[in-house]
Amino acid sequence: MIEIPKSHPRYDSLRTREKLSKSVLEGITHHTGLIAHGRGEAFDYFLGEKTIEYAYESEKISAAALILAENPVISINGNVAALNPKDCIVLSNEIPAKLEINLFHRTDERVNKIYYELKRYGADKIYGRKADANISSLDHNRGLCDRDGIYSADVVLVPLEDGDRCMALKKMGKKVIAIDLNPLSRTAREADISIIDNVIRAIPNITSWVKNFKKYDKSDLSDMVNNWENNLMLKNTLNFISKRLNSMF
Ligand code: PTJ
Repeated sequence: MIEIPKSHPRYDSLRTREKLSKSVLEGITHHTGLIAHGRGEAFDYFLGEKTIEYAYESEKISAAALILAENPVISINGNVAALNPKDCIVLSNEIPAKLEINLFHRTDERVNKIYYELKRYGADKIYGRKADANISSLDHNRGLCDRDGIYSADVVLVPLEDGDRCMALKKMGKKVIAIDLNPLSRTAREADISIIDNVIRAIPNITSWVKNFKKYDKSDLSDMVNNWENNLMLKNTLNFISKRLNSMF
């Protein structure tokens, strides 16, 4: 990684780019993950590169849904494995939820590399290598998953995913929580709960809500989840972005 001076106004953003490009060279992040990241960065600019109130609310409801779930799974792809693997492990222990490597550009080599990366960060059990089941309606490689992981999950948290997978999981009757900076994406529009935030901020925020909600009555959490209006949140987010952009000059 090149040395980026802390004084650089875009220090965090440049460090993140370095992290991802190093991860591409290591064979963890897919090279198209850089393009996906660029799209995410553009939307993060629109949001002001911080968690807006509507995202915070989504993170809160997601935490409630994950606590209520019987078999929750956090899906890990090449971008998340580079950006915040440790935070995903902390969240999975806190809920508790399973971690499963589930890739769009799946190869055994990448799955194994991500597996050992998660191990290096302290993950205990990691699903996704067995690949003994298929997400219905996705073609062979992209659909591969573990029968006792995503296949049998009731709630799946999918950080930055393609819309196809989100829809396929929903068709299987699962509740899908998606983290996607793009409020217009198919993923954001299809998910049950969409978090329009950077995965780097979103995962720790969900973890704090999970900790907070441990003392709550399950029926109160259930009410929160049942009353969630995802489309309203998307509309509010788009209004936030347009107002913010309109007031800039
Ligand atoms: O590792 P693999 O093989 O599973 O591949 C992963 C990628 C991301 C390459 C694959 O799923 C893909 O092509 O995704 P898309 O269709 O480009 O969608 C990625 C979405 O994530 C886009 O809508 C971006 O706006 C969003 N995004 C990118 N970076 C972040 C993000 N959302 C939240 N946090 C980010 N850091």
